[in-house]
Amino acid sequence: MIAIRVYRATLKTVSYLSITAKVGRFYSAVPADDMPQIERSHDYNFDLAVLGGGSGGLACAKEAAKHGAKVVVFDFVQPTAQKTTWGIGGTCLNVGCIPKKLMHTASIYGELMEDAQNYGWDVTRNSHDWGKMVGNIQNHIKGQNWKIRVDLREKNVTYYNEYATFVDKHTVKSVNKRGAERTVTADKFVLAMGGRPNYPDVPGASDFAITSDDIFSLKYHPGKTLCVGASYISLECAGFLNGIGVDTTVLVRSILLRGFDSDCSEKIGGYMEQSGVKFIRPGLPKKIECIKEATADTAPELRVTYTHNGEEKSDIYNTVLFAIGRKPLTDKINPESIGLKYDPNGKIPVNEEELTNVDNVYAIGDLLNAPELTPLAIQSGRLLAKRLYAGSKILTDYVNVPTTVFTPLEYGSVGLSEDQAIAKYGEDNIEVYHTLHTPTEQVVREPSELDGYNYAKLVVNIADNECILGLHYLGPNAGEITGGFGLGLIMGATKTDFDRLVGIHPTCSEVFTTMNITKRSGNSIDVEDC
Ligand code: FAD
Ligand code: NA7
Repeated sequence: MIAIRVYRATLKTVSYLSITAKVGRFYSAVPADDMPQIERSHDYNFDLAVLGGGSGGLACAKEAAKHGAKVVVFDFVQPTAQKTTWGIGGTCLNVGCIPKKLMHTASIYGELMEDAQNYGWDVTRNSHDWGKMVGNIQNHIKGQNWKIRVDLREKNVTYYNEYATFVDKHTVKSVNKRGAERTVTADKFVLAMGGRPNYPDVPGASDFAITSDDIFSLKYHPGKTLCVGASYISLECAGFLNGIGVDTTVLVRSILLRGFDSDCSEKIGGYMEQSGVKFIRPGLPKKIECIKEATADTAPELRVTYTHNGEEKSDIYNTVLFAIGRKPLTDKINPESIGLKYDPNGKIPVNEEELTNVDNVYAIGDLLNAPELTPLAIQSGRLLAKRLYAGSKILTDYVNVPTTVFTPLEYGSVGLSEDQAIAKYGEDNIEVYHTLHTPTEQVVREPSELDGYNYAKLVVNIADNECILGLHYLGPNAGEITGGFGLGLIMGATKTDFDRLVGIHPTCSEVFTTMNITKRSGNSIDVEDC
């Protein structure tokens, strides 16, 4: 049903606009006179209740309120096994994209300081102050937590810092950190609880090891670190730790970066190894024992037993970080009480409008079987709210979503990997154009083992006029480059379009406008100087 926008001036008698709650850290929003209101045919406390104040939930709540819906957001962080906790804003702001990118930046500054010497600067890369970096990053995050609360108030969204679980399909019970409870009813619900990192069933793992939920606020220098897992979170953490001078090892069960382009993934591994990261591959953790407890400012000493090529080995580390996948928090909201269907891995099946099997309950963001990315969570939340309260028909497009892996050698990708394209269209229908490239900024570097990793690849469908199926880039500023080319992919760009495009010189992005070597030809892809 399309909601009709009317204005509060015509609804002055609606008494539930101001609800005074008595527990928890909360505020109740009271719409200003000029705020639009929707026409209501229900008596629930709210038009919309959002479970989860992360990227998706906040975007959805604010957009719905903008169109006149009376909205409440519940956000509550259960502490980690190591008792780390954080404020509103969800994974991305507090324990994901933002602190990750900032620590990646810290590591890149180290590399740039070395480069700077080749440009005549008298700088030496001495030591890195972990405490200062963490302090500054956490200050930024706390400032953003505060801004979000102010923003919600200004946008008339009620925020309860409470954990919500369903009672029935129109009712949730919530509890704050002191155990005080409240009951709230709503016409519609949006599930946006995101996920949390997994621990393996390995003795000592949750007692002594940390996850990405802990690393960004770790009080002490991590010391010698073992990152377990080979997906992007593990490799990104290993990359920035090594970049700031931490002795870092990655324990890899099978392949690097499952789901990404395998040529690019292996190049990332090679580059990291040349940069000093050690890899144990294939390997699996077996046991973690504490030899020496952590103090407020020193890391513990942990003995890690693991298998490497089937042989049992052990080593001492100060920090063990598990990045072996994440689990949606679906089973924690009493889903049975509303008959919510979800997959064994916690993902929630939805239709193209993000509606679950329960007719007033929607789900967005990391809860879905879709790329786990902040901009996608935001897009799905915002467009859902527009459909619910502003008469929009626009659906979220889950295809050709660009992404970047912020390893020291950054990797941007959009569309299909070479392997995925071959599996979908057949080897004969796929052409791969590829080349190495040298960022101009790096030409005054001394030759080193780190040369020869900057790479670009276009995967095209021969059977469809050489339409671009996948674009992959290894090199500096991968996010900036891939984000722009992503537009080309959603508009159906072909290889001819990329050839027509005049590059900007001297940049890395121009590499995509001059590609003429196919992988099939086997010709050299060594860098040509301009
Ligand atoms: P979340 O942001 O996880 O928010 C869910 C919120 O709901 C949380 O605050 C949670 O505590 C709360 N909650 C859960 N259950 C309840 C309940 N019952 N009641 C009340 N509150 C509840 N994405 C990118 O696009 N780029 C990146 O570079 C990137 N880097 C990342 C790095 C790391 C280390 C990690 C872990 C993730 C990264 N991501 C990145 C992924 C990105 O953070 C997520 O895709 C995004 O945060 C998902 O948003 P969401 O709204 O679905 O959930
Ligand atoms: P992912 O992407 O789910 O990858 C998990 C990684 O951990 C992967 O390399 C797995 O190896 C490895 N893994 C999984 N279980 C184990 C155990 N028990 N022991 C050792 N290694 C293991 O996880 P991330 O944490 O990086 O990211 C989670 C999501 O967040 C991701 O999908 C993003 O979109 C956002 P495998 O390849 O299966 O052999």
